[in-house]
Amino acid sequence: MGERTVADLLVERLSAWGVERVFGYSGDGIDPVMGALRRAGKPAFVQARHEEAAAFMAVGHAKYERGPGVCLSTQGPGAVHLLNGLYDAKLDSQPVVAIVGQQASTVLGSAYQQEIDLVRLFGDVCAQFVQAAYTAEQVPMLIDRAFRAALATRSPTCVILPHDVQSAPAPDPEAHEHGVIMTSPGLPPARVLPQDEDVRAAAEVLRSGERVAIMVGQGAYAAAGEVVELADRLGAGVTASLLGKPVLDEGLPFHTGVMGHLGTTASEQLMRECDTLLLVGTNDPWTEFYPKPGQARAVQIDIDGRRLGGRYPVEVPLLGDAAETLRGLIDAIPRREDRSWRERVEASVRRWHEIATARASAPAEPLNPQHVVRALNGRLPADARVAVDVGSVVYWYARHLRLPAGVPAHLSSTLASMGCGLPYGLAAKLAAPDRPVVVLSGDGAMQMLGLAELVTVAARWADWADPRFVICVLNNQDLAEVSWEQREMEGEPRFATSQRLPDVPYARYAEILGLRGVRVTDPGDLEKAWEEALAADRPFVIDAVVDPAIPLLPPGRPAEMVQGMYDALSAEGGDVAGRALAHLRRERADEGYDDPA
Ligand SMILES: Cc1ncc(C[n+]2csc(CCOP(=O)(O)OP(=O)(O)O)c2C)c(N)n1
Ligand SMILES: [Mg+2]
Repeated sequence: MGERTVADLLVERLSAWGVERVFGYSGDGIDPVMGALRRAGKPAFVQARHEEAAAFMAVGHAKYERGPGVCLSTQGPGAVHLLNGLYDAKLDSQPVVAIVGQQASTVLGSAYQQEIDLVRLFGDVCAQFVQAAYTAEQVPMLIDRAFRAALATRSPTCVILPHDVQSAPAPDPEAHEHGVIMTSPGLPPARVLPQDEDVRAAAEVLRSGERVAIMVGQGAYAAAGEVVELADRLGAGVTASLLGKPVLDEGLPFHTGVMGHLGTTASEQLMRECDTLLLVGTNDPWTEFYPKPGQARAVQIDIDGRRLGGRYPVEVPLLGDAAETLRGLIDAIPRREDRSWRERVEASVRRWHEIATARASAPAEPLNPQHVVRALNGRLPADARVAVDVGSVVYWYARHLRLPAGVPAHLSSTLASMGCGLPYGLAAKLAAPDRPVVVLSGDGAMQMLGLAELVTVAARWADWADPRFVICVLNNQDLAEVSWEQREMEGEPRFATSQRLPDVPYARYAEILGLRGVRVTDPGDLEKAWEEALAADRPFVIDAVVDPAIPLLPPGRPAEMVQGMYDALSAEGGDVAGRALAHLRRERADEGYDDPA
């Protein structure tokens, strides 16, 4: 082997940034980097089936590990494939660094094969930092800047490496001359705190409220204890954004669960009745489920100043770390003696739990998807990691899954992209092979990326200390979430041609790949299926045949807002729509509505 190249230097720099694993896919555009990875033996290269999945894995890694995720792809088509995963990182504020190959700089501009203007392609998604290297000397500096920008702004960033730059001799690491810059890796997290007078002003707002609601998002992850303490002092109710669901134990009697269209009736009531709102580390977009503007005096805590006041008019914005800022508030707020609001919240939580239990036990054809997810409660191992794909399963996850304290769960929330489930689950597993993983997915999402990434699971599981990797597919042969959106938002009948999905024998497919699987069609077999899957000696697919007729009913909507669903179902006709009408009427009645016939 010849002299050290820029690619060798790049790979070393990744290790210097603490990167243990790079997710990607090969191509001649990135071959010098692949060669350097081979020579160095680290970071490990994880081959996905598709660059989109590799990018999702990098996002998943960032979410489970709370550190930067790295993805690697070739020029042209490989680069284009990364985009969706990078947008997932951007919209959910995750640090991801994409390293992308490019044709040799000597041909750029010639409309060469696979030549795409990559700076322009990534210009929007990696707006915080995207740069192509022209020279060897730039590369360590660009890598350092890309990681630092990704971490400092919690966003995806991108370094584009023409082929000739990758294979150029490594530059002098001690050059000290005009036009060359030496940089260094590393960015330790800092303490960020608001000013004392702002904390005092916020405490005053919260103290003077009589009906305080606290909404937690993913920014409150390290502040669970502080949220509980403050909620106790204020006699407040707590709700969570979708991303904030794993923050607090949902068994707490004053936790109303997730808010929003896919949230609980208790959260809807909390938002509707509160007079004061504290937002902690959340940027949840479901603003029509927030209090009405003007209804509540609001305080918001966020580590990113760009978010403050961005979802609800806020009286006191606090730029700071959630836990420490909350401690400042706790010190300034005495315990409220009047507990009547807290009692009202707790009653609404008990009522929601009754509603949820009843909804999950309603008979369906053949399985009720709510029952499928609920049957996992109490069975999730304490060290499990959960990944959720996008589709109606997010509703059932949000409303019905009880995460044991310390069990993380992640999904593509703000981009809400289908296909994240298996890649996230793989990233979770590869970072902690001794922990069991559970992936919840719809059949559409499984067909979109999941079936391909099941091949990755099959190729890797033999190396895992704990081989348990359970994928539960909610097989309804429907793009059900959108079918319900067609009915609710458009007042249109489901368009079967766009919504119907082919049936795939997911469990048999798993078996062909050397995994295990079972198709469940009888509700009586569900608990056994979960137990078998969580005790299996290898990855396991539960093909749960579920009813597409279970409504995705938003909580607490006045009759006129659900009339579209009734009209659409009546116009639709047929068995499924007939069952759906009955389920809709029953679920509305359990919320106390007597909708016009
Ligand atoms: C990449 C992508 N394409 C399309 C959508 C729009 N969409 C949201 S949910 C959904 C249906 C998902 O179907 P499936 O995985 O079968 O889950 P189900 O809702 O049927 O349970 C679709 C098409 C999306 N969110 N992401
Ligand atoms: Mg489906």
